[in-house]
Amino acid sequence: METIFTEKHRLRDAKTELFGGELVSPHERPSRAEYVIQRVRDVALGPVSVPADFGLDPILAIHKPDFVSFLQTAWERWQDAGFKGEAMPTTWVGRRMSDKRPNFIEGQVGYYALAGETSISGGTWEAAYASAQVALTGADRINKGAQTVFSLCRPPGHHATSDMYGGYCFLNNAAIAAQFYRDTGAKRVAILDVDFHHGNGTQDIFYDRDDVLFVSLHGDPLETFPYQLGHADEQGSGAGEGFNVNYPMPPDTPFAVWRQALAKGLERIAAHAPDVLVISLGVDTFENDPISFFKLKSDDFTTMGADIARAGLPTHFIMEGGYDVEEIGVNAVNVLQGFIAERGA
Ligand code: Q9C
Ligand code: ZN
Repeated sequence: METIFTEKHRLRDAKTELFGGELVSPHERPSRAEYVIQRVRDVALGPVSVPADFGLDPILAIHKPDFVSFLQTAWERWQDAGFKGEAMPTTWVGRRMSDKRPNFIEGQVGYYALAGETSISGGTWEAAYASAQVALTGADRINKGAQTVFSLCRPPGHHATSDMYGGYCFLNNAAIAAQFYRDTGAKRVAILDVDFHHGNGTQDIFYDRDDVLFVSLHGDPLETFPYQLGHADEQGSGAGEGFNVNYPMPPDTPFAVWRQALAKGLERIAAHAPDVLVISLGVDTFENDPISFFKLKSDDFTTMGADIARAGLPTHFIMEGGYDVEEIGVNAVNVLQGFIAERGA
């Protein structure tokens, strides 16, 4: 299996995350990707390639132009305003307030943030752009006949909506790849999100569409981030009715239970008969993850990869979360090795 990776992910290196009322060193840090690429090399998973540049157009097919302009200029404008720390929201678009976009950067940060933990720092846009290109390059490989590919994206993407960032995400890499497949000939796409957190951004982007099926397994949003989306009764709207499928699960869910939801999700995906399967691959379901509450063990990730392989579809793995940094390489690559054991490299 080929891995797409760029060192440009290091440009996303914020100093602060708002966590429990403190500014802490971010959970989503550069060493995450370094552990994963090291493991890819240690097990000789396959070749590692740098991404090509597909430009802004495939990003703008998902994200609103004003949001992209905001991400491109936010750090500079925040500094120009004289603020000394990293850019973080202090205001919100609360219930029954105006949806008008403020002019001043402080108000704009609040306008475009869906959560407050994620600081914008120098290099964030450049890294997010490169991460999207890693996803797009993977999609190009599948289009050219590869059965599977691993886009080692960082920063992650599945919390980002068409016009909001947060949850460590800025551009929705999986959604950008899925739309790229549609725009290059695929009739139907399925996205399976196995990250611990609900993929609220991906759900929101495709909610009224029947061409991109979204299936997500995640911690019950009554108990964990992103809190305001991911319930089982969110099933799509309009033409998209029935094309959004959520499996929220409670604290301490073990793999045996999680795997039953995976089996149901894969059945729904088979019924959709997609041309390609995109996996939002978070490994924060791990039992020792510091911010999550599922109980998957390292070996379970191998089984997960084999289960996904048996769907028999061209499969594009896109890296999302996972914060037990020292184990993230083993856990993520276990999924890929489980896939290869079933289907070949
Ligand atoms: N008490 C991804 O996995 N909130 N994002 C953390 C924990 C933010 C996770 C607070 C979690 C975002 C891509
Ligand atoms: Zn996550």
